[in-house]
Amino acid sequence: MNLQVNPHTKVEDHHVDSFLTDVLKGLKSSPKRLSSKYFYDKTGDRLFQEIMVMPEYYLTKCELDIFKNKTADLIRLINPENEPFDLIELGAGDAMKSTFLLKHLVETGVQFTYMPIDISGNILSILKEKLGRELPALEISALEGDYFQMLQKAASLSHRRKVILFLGSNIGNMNIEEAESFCHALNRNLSSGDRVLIGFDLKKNPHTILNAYNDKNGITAAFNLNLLTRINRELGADFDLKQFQHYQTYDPVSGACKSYLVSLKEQTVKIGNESILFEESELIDMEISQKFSAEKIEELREKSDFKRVGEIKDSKNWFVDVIWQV
Ligand code: AVI
Repeated sequence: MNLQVNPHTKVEDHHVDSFLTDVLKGLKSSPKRLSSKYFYDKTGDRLFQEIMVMPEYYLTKCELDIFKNKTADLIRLINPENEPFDLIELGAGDAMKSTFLLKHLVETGVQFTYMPIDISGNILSILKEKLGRELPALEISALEGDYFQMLQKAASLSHRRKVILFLGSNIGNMNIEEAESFCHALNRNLSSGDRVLIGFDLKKNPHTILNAYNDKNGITAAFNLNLLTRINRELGADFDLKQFQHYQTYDPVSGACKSYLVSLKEQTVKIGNESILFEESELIDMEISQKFSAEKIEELREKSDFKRVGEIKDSKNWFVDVIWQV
């Protein structure tokens, strides 16, 4: 592993450098933490696919209900004048939900370009191939890289009105301050008249929420533990997975649904040249999946200077897609 940054360092080495720096910084802080953005290696992607089809994990089904059954309403809110526009999706993945919207838009004959943004070039080429097959008339321009850099690139490529999709309650994986600065930066990277569609998971019966993240088959536990496997493999660490246990919490007052790994004994873990000591029962803070009230969503919109356009909920009122305008 090359940990020196020099002009010949490859992209993957930069990735390893920042992964190592983040992991060591997180595990040396108190409480210990790891970032859930690192959950998604090949195994993590597969486990998340499994999570999305678990009966307990209602989020994907609820947003799919909106995209499948309320497509015309969505289009009225994102493109009321039926004018040419660019549809940009942040973290598009397999675009399972947005494909319903794309199909409908292609059928209406409106002129638009779909611009999925993802950090994974591999995911984007799979997506381009899939959409090319299913929707040959779709104009697609995939952008590989950081969200905000790619938004700037999209603005330089075309001056059409932009609509940004940020689905799946991905915003819930940021704490409130991070979500505020993300929405603020999103606003700053767009132009007057551009719109955003953001998916928020709503507060509901706390049992329903906790069950979605605490499945009996242990898929969510495996999803969390997989990050330790990834650190072992990519950073030369020696986590013993049997000595860590997944623990999930949900606080219905704040709406914070949080996952932790608990150290089952006092132990020392080696990561590269460093040693990290874990006390018995010490926690690693792994992920937040924030749940929102209508008031919290409004507060976020106001703080990030967007104008309210509308919103669509699923038939159970468990999930909302909001549409805001710059
Ligand atoms: C990707 N993200 C919105 C998921 C969530 O619900 O927070 C990730 C996840 N974590 C555990 N289960 C699903």
